[in-house]
Amino acid sequence: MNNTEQTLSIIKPDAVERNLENEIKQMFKDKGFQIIREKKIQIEKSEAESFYKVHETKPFYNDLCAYLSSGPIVVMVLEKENAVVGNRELMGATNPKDALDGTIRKKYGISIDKNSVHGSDSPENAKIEINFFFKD
Ligand code: IDP
Ligand code: MG
Repeated sequence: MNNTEQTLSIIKPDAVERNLENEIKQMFKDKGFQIIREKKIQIEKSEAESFYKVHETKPFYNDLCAYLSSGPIVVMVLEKENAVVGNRELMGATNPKDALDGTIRKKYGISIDKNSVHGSDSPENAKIEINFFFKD
């Protein structure tokens, strides 16, 4: 059955800073993702706090929000069959040390906080996150 989905992907500041934008986009394209929307922006800390609100009780919340707003990011809407889970697979584990070969975080992640990419974790959150960055 066809289940074309969209998911939100972010190339985080550590990867943008190292000029990995094109390499990471190519990894998405090689797996059959279409990049439907994209923009390079820098967000305010308050926007990062709103985006990562699910993590507000976590000890790393403040650092996480400071980090996501610390430099330019590339926000993208990716589309493919089962895009949400497919993107999670391509990203790899949250901690690059645990990420499998062939994943973005294995290849480019530096540490659990500087792990190069964000991806929505469910179709419901994908809709919310896409709407957060691309309201129109
Ligand atoms: P995910 O990005 O793989 O979905 P989440 O658990 O949703 O992982 O966490 C969001 C982000 O918070 C992670 O990508 C990572 O940058 C950061 N993070 C998660 N766990 C830790 C931690 O234990 N210490 C520091 N940062 C963390
Ligand atoms: Mg997450």
